[in-house]
Amino acid sequence: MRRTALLLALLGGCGSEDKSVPLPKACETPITGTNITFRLVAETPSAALLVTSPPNDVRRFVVEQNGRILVLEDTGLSSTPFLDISSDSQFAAGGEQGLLGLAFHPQFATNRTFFIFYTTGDANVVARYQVSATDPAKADPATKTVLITIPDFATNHNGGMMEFGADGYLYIGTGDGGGGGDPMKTAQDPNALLGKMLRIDVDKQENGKEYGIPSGNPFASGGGAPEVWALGLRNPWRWSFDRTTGDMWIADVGQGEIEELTMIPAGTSGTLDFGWSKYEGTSCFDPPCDAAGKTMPQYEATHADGWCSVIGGQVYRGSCYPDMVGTYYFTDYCRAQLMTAKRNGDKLDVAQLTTHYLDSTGTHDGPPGGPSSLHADSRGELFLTTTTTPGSNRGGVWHVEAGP
Ligand SMILES: [Ca+2]
Repeated sequence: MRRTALLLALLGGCGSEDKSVPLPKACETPITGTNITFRLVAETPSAALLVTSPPNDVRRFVVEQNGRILVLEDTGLSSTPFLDISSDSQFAAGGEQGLLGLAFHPQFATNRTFFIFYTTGDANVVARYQVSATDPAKADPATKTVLITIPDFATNHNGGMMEFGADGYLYIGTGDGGGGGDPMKTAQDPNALLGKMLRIDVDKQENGKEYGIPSGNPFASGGGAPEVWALGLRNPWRWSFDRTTGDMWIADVGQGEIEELTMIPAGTSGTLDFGWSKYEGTSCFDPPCDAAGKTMPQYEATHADGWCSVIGGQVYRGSCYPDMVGTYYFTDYCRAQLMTAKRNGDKLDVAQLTTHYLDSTGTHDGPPGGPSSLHADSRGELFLTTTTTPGSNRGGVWHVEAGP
């Protein structure tokens, strides 16, 4: 692997102006089996919250809560950050705040554009950046443009996960604002941007805004905020699309009792309402309750079983571990057990796996503290991020590997 990367670097350096990134390498020797091991591949100074990649780009970008994005190549983490907003005057990190999300434009290879989600003292912000025209390893801070500022009233429940759909639109998960029990009743309020899945067209500028509204959004013509795509979420901290089917998988963190996993089949139409805060899971939370028109989770896990914050999750579509293909992997911040879910029609078959963890010395160790995401790179290979690693308070990046 290292030799190949070096060779490519040498070839790219022979007087060529070609800045293109080589296509993701397929696994040279796929490994069968479904016994999972997490292998610690990098440690970050603060909590690691997400690994993601631009389309067809071998680099993995690691989102650090404290405001930095680091690049993980086969040779390890970059010594200088791709982006560092930690000293921006408005930026706030700690607790549930910080740099929470990163999504690369589908045409990133040509337009060098990406988007971040971060918190300030009193708002959640989505901003657009471009990579430096001369250095593909550096974002250009001068290109920053704020797209959306969502006023927020509490430091918790900030959502922050963003992905582009197959429709080319940017989907943005937002929390209900925070406190406890949805005190401002934002999640069911169609005019509030909190407690929602938003959908915007980043390739348009309309109505004085840096983005456009997809005509299929439920309130595009009135009745609510036009950015809203779905209602009734509490804190969809980590969610993702299945890159093959387009199904959306939302892990919505529950209030005091129930963690939720909801799979929305691709092509689902109508105004989706996931129920919060009338419902926590399928249980009435704020009576009176009426289930009509609500999209309920296919899987619920309870705090009585040791769960506290469900952590999504993505369907494996890589090539290294063929027996993982088509399975959704997720976990929980407190329980830290790896779970699998498989789509069975409109239902989910869920199971718990026994897993191993390999620390940086290659020896088995206990599960890391605080899983924060499970997400794929451009090749479809999954990475677990954690807020700490065994024996340290540094963040962890773990490669998910399977074997016989
Ligand atoms: Ca909040």
